[in-house]
Amino acid sequence: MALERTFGIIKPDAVKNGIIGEILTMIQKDGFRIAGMKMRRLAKHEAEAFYAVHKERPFYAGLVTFMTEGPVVLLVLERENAIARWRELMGATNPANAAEGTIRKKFAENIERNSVHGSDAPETARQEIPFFFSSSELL
Ligand code: FUP
Repeated sequence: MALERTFGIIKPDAVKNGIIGEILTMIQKDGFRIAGMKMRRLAKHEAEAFYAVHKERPFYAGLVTFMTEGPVVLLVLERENAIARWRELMGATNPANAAEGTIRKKFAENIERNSVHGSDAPETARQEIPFFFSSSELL
């Protein structure tokens, strides 16, 4: 099977809680290669644009506030079947429903402060990767 790339974020709750390293270890132990990585604090307009698909949802404003409250780690992850495998390693959106051994089960506080993001489909990964990374930043 061909290598695939997906986009991920270590969200402000996880950065604040000092678990960047533990999450990166889980990612690397699961067989992903880190093709791109940088730490940034998102501007409000970036978080709004990134989550524009949720604009009409009641949680949108809170989500934008949360995603801009502190630094995040932006990631491009590569392996076979990367999109599905990263979603699997993250666990369900609501940590209360996340399976044992997943990042959200282990670390997430609640459905909003849920530690990580991952592209949910190939079209999404194709939009999300260049939203944050230029081609020269992908190694
Ligand atoms: P996911 O792809 O698992 O991150 O989940 P969604 O795309 O459905 O939601 C994106 C983000 O919106 C979640 F990570 C957290 C936030 N969210 C809420 O805060 N409340 C909700 O009820 C649903 C999602």
